[in-house]
Amino acid sequence: MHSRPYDSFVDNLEHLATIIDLPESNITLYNHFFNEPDSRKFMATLLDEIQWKQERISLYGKTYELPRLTAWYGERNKTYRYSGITVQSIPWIAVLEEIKSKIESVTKVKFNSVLLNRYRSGTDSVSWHSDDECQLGRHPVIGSVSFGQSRLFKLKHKSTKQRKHLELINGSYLLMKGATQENWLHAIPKSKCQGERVNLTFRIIK
Ligand SMILES: O=C(O)CCC(=O)C(=O)O
Ligand SMILES: [Mn+2]
Repeated sequence: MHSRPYDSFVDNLEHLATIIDLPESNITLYNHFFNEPDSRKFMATLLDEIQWKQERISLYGKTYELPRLTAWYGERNKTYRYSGITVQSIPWIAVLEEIKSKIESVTKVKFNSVLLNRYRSGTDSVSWHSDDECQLGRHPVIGSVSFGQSRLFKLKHKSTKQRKHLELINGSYLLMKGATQENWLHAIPKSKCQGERVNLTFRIIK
């Protein structure tokens, strides 16, 4: 995974950036941020080394399994609450630190935690939500890396209902910041695809 000098990695990134031109948002998509061989290695390591969990949520007195596996890593003692689930961070491992340092080189912020999602097939999904928990502060910076199966990423404006669909491909990096979470919802709908996908959303927990 160290096949290219680090500086040339950073210099070659800007031409990959596509600004997603939507009102009241700040979204940039970098396709092929990670090349094919690196992406394949990262995917295999993440499937193998991450402590994947099947979380359950309670809704109106019933419990449901989340339709995906998840894991929460980061600096010591970072507790995160989302969808009624409370998780305690597992300390960073090398593969996560390597991915994190590469995205930090373009994002110019330091992330202190990451929520990982594992979509075992097209029947796994995430429903409409914003990454707007209080712990993320007013204008959260969310750095989202995808490996494996391409999946549709839907965006919907909270008041105008304007929609935008992006495809998140293997090795892509989606950066959401500014007022994006305040104004837009996002979701990964179920799909007919069979392949497995791993997504990492790096975050800054206050
Ligand atoms: O899998 C994705 O691309 C999105 C995941 C997501 O929205 C989240 O973890 O908050
Ligand atoms: Mn999200």
